[in-house]
Formats: sequence, structure tokens, C-alpha cells
Amino acid sequence: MSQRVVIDPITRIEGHLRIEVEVDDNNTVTKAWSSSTLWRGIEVILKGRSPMDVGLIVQRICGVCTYSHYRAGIEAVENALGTQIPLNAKYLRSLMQTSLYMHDHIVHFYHLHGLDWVDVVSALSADPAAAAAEAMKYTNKPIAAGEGELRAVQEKVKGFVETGKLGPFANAYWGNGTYKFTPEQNLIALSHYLKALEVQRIAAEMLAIFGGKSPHPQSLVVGGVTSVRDMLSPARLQEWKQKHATVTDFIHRAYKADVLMAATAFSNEPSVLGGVNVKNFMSTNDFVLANGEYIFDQGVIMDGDLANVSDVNPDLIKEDVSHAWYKSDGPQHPYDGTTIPDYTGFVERETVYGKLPTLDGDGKYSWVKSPRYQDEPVEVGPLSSLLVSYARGNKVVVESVNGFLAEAGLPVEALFTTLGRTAARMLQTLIVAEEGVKTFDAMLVNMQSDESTYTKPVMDSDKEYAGYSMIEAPRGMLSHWIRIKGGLVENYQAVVPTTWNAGPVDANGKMGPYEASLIGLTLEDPTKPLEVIRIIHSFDPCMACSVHVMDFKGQELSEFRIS
Ligand code: NFE
Ligand code: MG
Repeated sequence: MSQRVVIDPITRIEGHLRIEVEVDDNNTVTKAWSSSTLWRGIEVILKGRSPMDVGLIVQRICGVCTYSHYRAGIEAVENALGTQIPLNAKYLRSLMQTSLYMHDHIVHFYHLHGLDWVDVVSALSADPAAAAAEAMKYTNKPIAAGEGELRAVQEKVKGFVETGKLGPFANAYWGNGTYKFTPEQNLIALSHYLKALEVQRIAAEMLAIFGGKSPHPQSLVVGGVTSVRDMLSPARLQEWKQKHATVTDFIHRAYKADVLMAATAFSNEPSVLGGVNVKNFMSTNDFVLANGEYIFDQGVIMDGDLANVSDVNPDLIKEDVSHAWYKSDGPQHPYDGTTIPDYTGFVERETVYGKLPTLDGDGKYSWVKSPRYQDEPVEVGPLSSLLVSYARGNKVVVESVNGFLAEAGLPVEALFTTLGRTAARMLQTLIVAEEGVKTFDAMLVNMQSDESTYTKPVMDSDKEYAGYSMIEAPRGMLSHWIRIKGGLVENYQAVVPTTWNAGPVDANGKMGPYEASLIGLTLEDPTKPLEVIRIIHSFDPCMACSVHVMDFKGQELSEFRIS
């Protein structure tokens, strides 16, 4: 007899995500539903505003990828108006992106995804001396340096446990059989979890150096960047470089080492060896280099066929809402997309936790739309970006990926797994950090002969304009689409990474990446579905981004029992 498992809210993400799965007698997932139960309204409130204000308004879609929507909004307007920005502005925008990635991916791995891999309670029984020796296997200069430091971390966490103040470590599925680290490995990772709290602050400061502040930097305008003389002073530049070095060091000696450790310890754990079931991947080119090239390539891979990468064709993107809480007559291209709510509620059902309101899989069940490329679901994110660049023979990416696979003793197929998705994010962070220095150097060289940072945009209010931007956000490809009429925004749509990955099933019955990733997964205990959370966290969900529409009346849409 099948049983329904409900996980709501999925914690350690941004926003409200609910996952439901149906498991058979062997506790294997046969059906899955992904839903955002959060309702916001930013695409709608942009209508009738000045295109010059778009960036600052769309930035409020999310405080996590806190620069991505800002930049995407401004670049959509620039594309519509035909504004060419100066090279210095391109470099600076790219360096802000580098800073964001170094922050966002570290926070994801340690503070959002880390406890899916690390059993904190187990770390308390570790032998600190053995842990210090173990750490040397994954880097010759571990951040978790010595026995003394590891013992201090252990004592600190023991102190939390004894006083009952577990904070972020409360309410996990400690002891679950799919945790594979030894107590010593758990202690190493736990010490990096704590260290990462300091390092992420330094990375956030890197973004603030060029952005004025973080979250929500504000140095971009349509046409370029502002505050240049102050931001690009030698002292500021030096400060960025120093912080960059500190964070890069951590990425090598902790982040990379810990992913290598996970690749070894979890190499036979079935629940992390699946999880990539929509084998279509898409990314855009981003992170500008000196010669007008990009660190990462654009492209689309269908059916996991790395021998064939096609160029992204923006005309082939559509959003389907047949199972999302919106009205429409069929899939819509974002230039003419609408956002009209049509909430239909939940259905009472028996679940492993008793009778509950559950998602209506046959009807509408999420505030997330379902973007499709050529009518197919597509995964976006660091794994897609790396696969596209890898398949295109991008030298930096090929060397990075092959180097990691060799160190971990894994075949290329290992990329198509939950572990591969997590490793791809780490490798992307490493590549961005190392190649970002080239962008920094190129900007310094260029500034010697070119001080320009702004081109005044020209908008004729008698003309109509349409434009879009396509960038990589930390969670994947992000596109913004704008129509301008009478000098004001006529229509605006954002097609967001988490929307691509988390959307519900489409009119053709095709599941998106989240739902598909869970099919075939066997759970150790359906009442403690750690495996589901681990797979879903590997995508780094952000529901604030994925929904970006708001109920201004604040009406109650459903009531949930949170157990
Ligand atoms: Ni709110 Fe976002 C990113 C965007 S999400 S975090 O990265 O765009 O899908
Ligand atoms: Mg949208």
C-alpha cells in the first residue's frame, strides 16, 4: 500500500517550499510533488513604473541572490534601449558577481546543505587527534588544523547540547543511516561549518566594497555603475583583493576538501548517487574576461548528450501554468506572460502523519510556474553551467572537472548525481574565485587609459521597446523580460532559476527537476525523510525568487500543522 509523506516547511532554504512524495511498500518514491505555498507580486507592481527604477524594485525579489535580480533588471532595460555600457562597468559588474558567488555558495554548502551530510551528534564522540590526521587526507593544509582546535570545537558544541540550546542543530534526523561520515569526519566538517560563519561575512563585505552595501547593493544604474571614484580607489581595490584571498583560501582548504571527503565517504550511498533525472541542462555565458570572453559558456544539452550542445534560443522559452495557481490559455513566452492568480486549495488525505490537507496533484498545486525550453523541462544551476562548458571543451572548466574527478577517483558519470550537483557548485565557486582575479587585473589595466563607467541611456517616449537579459544567478540561469511603452514598463516577467527547477508538472505530464529527482529514491524511514531533503537542498532552493508575486491583502491561503 502506498503512503504519502509530507515535508513542509523544508527548512534551511529561502522561502516556503513543500514537498510531498508517495512511497510504495519498499519505501521507494513513486510520485513526487513540489510546491511553493508563498505568494508575492513583483512582476505585477512593475507595470506603469519608470524603467530606470526597475533594478531597485526587482532586487527586492530576493535578499539571497541579492545582486542577481538587480543586475538582470538593469540589463533587461539596457538591452531594450540598446544602451552599450563601458568596459569598466562590465568588469565591475562581473566582480560583484564573483563576490556574490563566493558568498552564496559557501553559505549554501555549509549552512543550508551541510547538515544533510554532517551528523552533528556523531561529531561529539570523535577522537580529535584522529580527526586532525583524517583532515590531512583531503588537503595538505587543512583549515581544521590541529587536535587542539578540533577539541575546542567539540567542547563548544557539547556545551550547546548540555544546556539544551541546540539552535540550528536542533530537530535534525541525527543518527539516520544515510549519514556516512565517521565521527572524526563529522567533527572536521562541523569545525568548517563554524569557520564558514566568519568567512561568509568577509565575502559579503567583498560585495559591499563595490556595491555600497550587502545585501541589496546599489551601485548599478541603467548605463553603467555609480560612485566610481570612491569605489575604485586603490585602498578599496586592495581591500577587495585581500578579502578575496582569504575567502579563496577557505574554498581550497575547507570547501573543496570537504566535498572530496564526502565524495569518498558517500561513494556507496544510493540516495546520493541518483537525483539527476531531468537530463536536460541549460546555462548562459557569464563572468566577463579581458578579451571579451566569458568564464562560462552558454548552451543547452538535451537527454544528457554531452556530444551535442546547442545555442540557447530565447524564443523557445515558455512558462506553463496548467498545474500552478495562475490562469492562462496555454504556455506563454515571457514577453507576453501574465501573472493572474487562481488559487484552488488543498485536498484532505491520509498521510504518514495522519489526515492532512495535501497537494492536489491532479489539479493546481503551486505558486511556482513551470518554465519549459522547447516544451521540455530543463535543470539550471552550477551543474548545468559546468556541463555545458565541459561539453563545449572550455579549457578551464574541463581541467577543473577532470582534476576533481581524478582526485575523488570518480568517473564522469558521477556528475549526474546529487553528489555531482554539490561538487559542481564547489568547483564553480573555485573557478569563479580564481578566474575573477583575471577580471580584476583586466579592470586595473583598462582604468589606466579609460575612466568611463557610464553611458547615458536614451529613451524616446513615443517609441515602444522590448528587451531581455540572461545571466547566471548562483542557482542557475535567470532571465528578465521587459516591454516599454510611453516611457513606462508595459509588461515584465522574470524567469528564475528556482522556477525552472522547482516548478510543478506541465500540461504534458512532464515533471520538473525537483520532482523527477526524487522518483526511485528509497527512504530509510518515511517519517524521517532526510534523503528527500538532501536531494532537494542540492538544488539550493529559493522560493522567494521562484514565486515573486505577493498577496497584498495578506489573506490566509491554507493552514498547516508543522510537526
Ligand atoms: Ni532567491 Fe535566486 C538565485 C535568482 S533563485 S536566490 O540564485 O534569480 O532561483
Ligand atoms: Mg516569473
